[in-house]
Amino acid sequence: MLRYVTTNDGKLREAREYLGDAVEGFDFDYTEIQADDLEPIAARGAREAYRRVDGPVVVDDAGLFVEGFDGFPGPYSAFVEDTLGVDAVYRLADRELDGERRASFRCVIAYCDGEGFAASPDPVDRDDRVAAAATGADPDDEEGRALPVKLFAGAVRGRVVAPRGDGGFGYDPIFEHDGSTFAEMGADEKNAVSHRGRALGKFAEWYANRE
Ligand code: ITT
Repeated sequence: MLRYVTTNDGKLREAREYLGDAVEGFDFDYTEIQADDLEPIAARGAREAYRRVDGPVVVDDAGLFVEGFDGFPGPYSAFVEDTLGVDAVYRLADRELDGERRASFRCVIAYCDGEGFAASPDPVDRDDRVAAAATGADPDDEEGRALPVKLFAGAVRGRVVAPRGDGGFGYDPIFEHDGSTFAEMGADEKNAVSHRGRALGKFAEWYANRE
């Protein structure tokens, strides 16, 4: 059984909508390292979660990247949601940014099953400090090799708007794509265009062919 590792019910709902019964939720709060990109955070999380579950896992790291704020809150989106709240992010963008308040949602899905395959290259295997922390060499491996992780990224462009809609979760009410906020869409409608839907699509295609 493939475990979708998250503490966020909204993510799990969307993953199950896409992957169906092939996936089961696993409520585990893996360590999120500090990094500018989602990839090393997701890769590190997948390795930790795999060791906990002792079976195939998927970790999903996501965030809202506001262009006029150089990508803030980005990898810190959960912290900012918990501290300021998403309405405050809208008010800040409204006050500080001229024009369209362009933003993207990004999602990185990291898969690990403890077995070998062609792992994603950069930035997982990058030879720098972030990557070293992200790699988290397998403590059970005498040679200190890292567990292979495969990454799948998805993104969607839109803009930050005043909150609208009751659906979805997190930043959905303040993210407008093609005239509707994500909170005004149903789960299947959101999956058809969203960062997570796109990452899940790439993952599902690869996973279907995995031996
Ligand atoms: P896990 O780490 O346990 O999976 P989390 O909610 O902490 O749950 P992240 O670390 O990936 O997840 O933080 C992502 C933040 O962005 C968090 O505040 C989410 O509510 C928000 N978020 C992620 N995907 C979203 C989406 O599709 N729509 C709206 N907000 C989203």
